[in-house]
Amino acid sequence: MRIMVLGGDGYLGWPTAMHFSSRGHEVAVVDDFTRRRCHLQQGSDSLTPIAALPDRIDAWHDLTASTIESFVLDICDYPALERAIAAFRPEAIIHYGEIPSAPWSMIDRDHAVGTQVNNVVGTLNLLWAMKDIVPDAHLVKLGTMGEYGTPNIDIEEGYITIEHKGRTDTLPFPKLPGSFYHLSKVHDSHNIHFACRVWGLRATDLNQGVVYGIHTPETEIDERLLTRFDYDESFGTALNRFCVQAVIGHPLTVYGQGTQRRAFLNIRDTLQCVELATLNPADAGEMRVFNQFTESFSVAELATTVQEAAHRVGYECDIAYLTNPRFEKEEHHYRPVNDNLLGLGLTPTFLSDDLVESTLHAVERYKDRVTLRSIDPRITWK
Ligand code: NAD
Ligand code: USQ
Repeated sequence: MRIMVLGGDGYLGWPTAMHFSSRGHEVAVVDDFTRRRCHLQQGSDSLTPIAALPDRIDAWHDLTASTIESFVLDICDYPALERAIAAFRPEAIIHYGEIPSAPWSMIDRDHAVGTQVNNVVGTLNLLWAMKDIVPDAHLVKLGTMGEYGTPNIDIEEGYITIEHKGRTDTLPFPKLPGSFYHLSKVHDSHNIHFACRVWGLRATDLNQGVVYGIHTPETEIDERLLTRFDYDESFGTALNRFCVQAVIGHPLTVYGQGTQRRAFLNIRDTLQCVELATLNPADAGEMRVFNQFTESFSVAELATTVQEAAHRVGYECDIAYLTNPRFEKEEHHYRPVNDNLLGLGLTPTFLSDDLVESTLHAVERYKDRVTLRSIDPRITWK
């Protein structure tokens, strides 16, 4: 299959490109290094030393004899996106190419507007380019579980059947997102749904939980193939941050009492889920929604898991319960459904003691690269 990975230089995009390439698909990546620039701006960096995109691609070719094509362009630049899609003619487009951070989007007006313009305009451009050039291609779009927020009812997969005043309909599930970033994903979902209904495009919106993990089988082949792994307050996700904090002896930064629950998955399962969605495309005119996660934890449970694993491998760390910099419910119902991907054959990688310990060992190797300044939260929601 001809697969285009938008955001193919990122944490998830680069391992995805290698994953499909190693399985014999023709792969092209699109990126404009927005993410690398965000880190330059805030003075942080990936824990893992990541190679430049051309060097990664060359290393992949040297090691596997497989080719990954690349297009360096901003998805918001419509003519450039159009040219790339016309040249590659993808059958599937996996769209990771957005700014992925809730705290970043809450820094100030500029960051909120920058996140929403980048994400919403990029996806809208993509929908128009698909309609005009590859209307039969399948869009696999990364959304987020945070689109739903934490309502006091079970979270279904994208849609809910509602009975109202004696009438019944199946409608998009209500959304209560918790940041301007998460809102950008809600806006994307509406635009994609509209394009499917009106133009007959086919799409799968993957509402993904919080991803953790440092390695996939391909990143382990050679250091030049490493993907990024972040621990700063904007771009580092909870478990990844806790692992770095444990190794350098920093108290684990739990926000509030840590009783807020979230859905999680291992980076290897991101690849599995995206592959399942890509190889089983949506019908023309359909926007499917899959909730992409394997298990849920409270933040305090995660911190305790990391603290105990760290103790077993020789690191002692405290848990700090910090004033929550975010505006989020800490006590809430949380029971999201994830039947669709399990139904397609997802075999979950559950968070085990071994997995946390191996992540701690992988982090250890790069601990001299940690800058302490990046760890404590400074961005607040209000
Ligand atoms: P990432 O920042 O590492 O990857 C996104 C890539 O897209 C970056 O390389 C960036 O440079 C590129 N990009 C952004 N805007 C672009 C533009 N206008 N033109 C071209 N390239 C652009 O993020 P990630 O963690 O790999 O996340 C990938 C996707 O998955 C994002 O859409 C994110 O919202 C979603 N997601 C991530 C997680 C997670 O925990 N990492 C969880 C749920 C959903
Ligand atoms: N948290 C802490 N301490 C930390 C970091 C986070 O307690 O040091 C808490 C947060 O308050 C939050 C939870 O952990 O309650 C998750 O925070 P996070 O930073 O790990 O994840 P989040 O901001 O939700 O965003 C991440 C990705 C984003 C993706 C989202 C999936 O950055 O791209 O969309 O996870 S989800 O959360 O399902 O919406």
